[in-house]
Amino acid sequence: MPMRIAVGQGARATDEYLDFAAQIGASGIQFNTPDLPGEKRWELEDLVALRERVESRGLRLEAIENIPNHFYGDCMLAGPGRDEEIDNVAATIRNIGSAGIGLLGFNWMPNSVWRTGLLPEGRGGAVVSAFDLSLVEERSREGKLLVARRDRRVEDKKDSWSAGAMYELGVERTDGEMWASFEYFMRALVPVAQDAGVVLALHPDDPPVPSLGGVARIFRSVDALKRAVELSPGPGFSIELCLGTVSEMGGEEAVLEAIRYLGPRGKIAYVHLRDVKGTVPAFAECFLGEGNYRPAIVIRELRAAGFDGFILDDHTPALVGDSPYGHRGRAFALGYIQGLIEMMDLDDAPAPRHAYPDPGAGDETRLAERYPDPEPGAPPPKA
Ligand SMILES: [Mn+2]
Repeated sequence: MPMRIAVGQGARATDEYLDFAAQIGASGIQFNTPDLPGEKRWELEDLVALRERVESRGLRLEAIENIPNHFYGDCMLAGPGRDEEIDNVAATIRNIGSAGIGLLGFNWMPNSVWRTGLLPEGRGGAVVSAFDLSLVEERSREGKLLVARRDRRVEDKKDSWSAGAMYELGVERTDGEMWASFEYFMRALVPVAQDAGVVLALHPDDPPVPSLGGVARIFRSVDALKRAVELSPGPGFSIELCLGTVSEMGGEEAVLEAIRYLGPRGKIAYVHLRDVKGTVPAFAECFLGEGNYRPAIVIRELRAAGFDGFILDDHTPALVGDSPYGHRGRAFALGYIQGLIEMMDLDDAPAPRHAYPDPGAGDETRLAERYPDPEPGAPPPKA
């Protein structure tokens, strides 16, 4: 399929969510931690109902991103319930495949996504989320930390940020321990995904810092994403390329490096196209076009690297009067991305849509007559 946008990060297939996608002109929908029954796994009938609901509006269910954290918390932390969780995750993956859904995004962040501020400090006073590692390290500010609670969605808060919810797991994990648990998980479940016709797609760690709350965050560099791909080169595993997070790692250079490595290997499952100003240890989210990278260059690089999947906005600054879901900010971002894709498609077209006269040597005289050089000191010509 051609490069395209999707509306995403919602948890429920409400009329509002599906109408928004149709009105924006998206062909597809993604869900983040969809609100499905089940405390340990998801069942086939619920997944089929979700896909059919999306398709009843003429939309495609592109991907599910994230199972609830408590479905695989012991997998990430190598806890005692790990093997039982793996059996349940395997059943969930098989059900996702049987339901005709081809992509399951996931992450390796047992204590989720953190921010240190959600403040009106973006362009024109737009509310943006920001992160500053030095603030995390001040224990007196614990109550002010914001954590995206993907396991228990908080519908009335933008991007599910919960304040005062420092995600203390009461355990510490090193880089080596997190890599070992990741490899164990991959060995067990990538073959299951492959058999089920599902791609497991890994989101990098956001924020990409060495550790938070005592737990190492291993997917904090482009090299770490390369290592993950080397571990699982087959079709059951890919990267959910959050360019916002990669930009937090190292700006445009890191973003282009990730695309150039992953794209030709077919390892970009889909893209989160958002950006930040600054890189770790401190950054703030921003509108597309004012961050670390130039979105037009990135979209072109994605095309050149062979990416033909869908792109979503991930999260966006809140525009004036925005809704908790961020409809206004998202509409701006998705329109921006659609425009870039359209321009690129036009540039790629084999022949120009209109033939212009060749402004070659023979036209010079005519052009000079039409647009004579002004006399020195003469008033500007009237239109
Ligand atoms: Mn993301």
